Amino acid sequence: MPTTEENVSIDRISSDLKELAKIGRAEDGGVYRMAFNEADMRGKDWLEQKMREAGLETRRDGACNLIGRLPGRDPEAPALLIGSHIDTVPCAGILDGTLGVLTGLECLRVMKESGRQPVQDVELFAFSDEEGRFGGMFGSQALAGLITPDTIHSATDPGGERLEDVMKAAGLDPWEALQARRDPTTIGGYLELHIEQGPVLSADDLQVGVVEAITGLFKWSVTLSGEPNHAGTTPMIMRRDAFMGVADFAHEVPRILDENGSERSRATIGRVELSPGSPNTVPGEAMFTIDVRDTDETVMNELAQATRRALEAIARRRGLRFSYHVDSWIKPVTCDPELVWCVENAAEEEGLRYRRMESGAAHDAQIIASICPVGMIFVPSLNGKSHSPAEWTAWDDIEAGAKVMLGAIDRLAFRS
Ligand code: HGY
Ligand code: MN
Ligand code: MN
Repeated sequence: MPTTEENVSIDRISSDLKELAKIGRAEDGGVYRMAFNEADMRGKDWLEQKMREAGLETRRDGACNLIGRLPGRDPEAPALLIGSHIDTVPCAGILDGTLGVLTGLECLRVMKESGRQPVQDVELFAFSDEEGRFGGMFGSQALAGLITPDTIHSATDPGGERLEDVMKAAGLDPWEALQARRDPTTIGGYLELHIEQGPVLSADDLQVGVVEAITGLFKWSVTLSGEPNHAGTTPMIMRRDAFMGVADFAHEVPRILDENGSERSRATIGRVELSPGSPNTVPGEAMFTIDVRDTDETVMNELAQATRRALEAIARRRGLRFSYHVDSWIKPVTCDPELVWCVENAAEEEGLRYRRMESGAAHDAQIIASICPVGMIFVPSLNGKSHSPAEWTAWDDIEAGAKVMLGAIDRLAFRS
């Protein structure tokens, strides 16, 4: 277990957080490090330098996952992976993903300084495109061997930019992502610290969440096609108005969830684009996104079928055509009981206020769960806010989470 002189420095974590927050921050106070854009790449360069200063061996794999390695005593022992992501949604806060990477960095710095070498390698990851500019979890999917040539060839972002073009513009060969697959026998487990991004911990003034399960999600891009027409001369009953199809669907969402979902189901229409987009033209086409979640994949399937039926009925009623693309389907996962125990026991030993819970947000951990046991540590989100500049976690909660991270690593990587 961590020795007394071995403890995380909240000063170093906060200094790193403030430095990285400057990379990609805009006038509106949000961070814009979307996958593979100039700020995301600059953030990785900054992080790689910090890893090297901490004495870690660094490399980037074919998916541009950045890895900092602390060698263990036994080169044959399967490595412990830790980390998260530093790419962000547009107008993001400064903690989502980033906090997990920087607390992981601090834990490896502390281990390096104490001179205690872990049994197995401990590798710190900053995964590429967790946030889904190109669908979601690109870097962790590449590590798990789930990326195919079709993913690389067909993935586009909401603005229509192609993954292939964006990666090439960043000096990367997108096809190298097919080489990023890691032999699962070389990995013993994966541990990720993340902000909760919801209200559960802060509502009960708890300091740590011991994650037992992570929600699944599916994301669709839906297109409704009708007929553009004059806003003044076209009678209401003669319109094939694509936006009204979106509006009808939005009103169906509560019924779809009530009839087919669970109390953990969530559905969000996050983006709507109309064309031709002029105030005096009936919208001929509407493209919108749907993000649907649940911790039970059977429920996810039922929600997908009900969503499709609702869209078919609306299209018939309004004389529209509808098509959709499944941008991602990410299974829900349960965390490994041993890693859950390590996190819980570390929180217990630190005398912290904690609870076991599920994650309503998706994380790289649920992809990595396809190749090794995973565990997650949550720290509270002030007022449950995230994916916005209002995202925050109190410094002493960050320090508590980092101590739990170090304690869990000690339970996993120092057993002889
Ligand atoms: O969407 C999510 O749940 C995560 O923030 N990528
Ligand atoms: Mn995240
Ligand atoms: Mn996020």
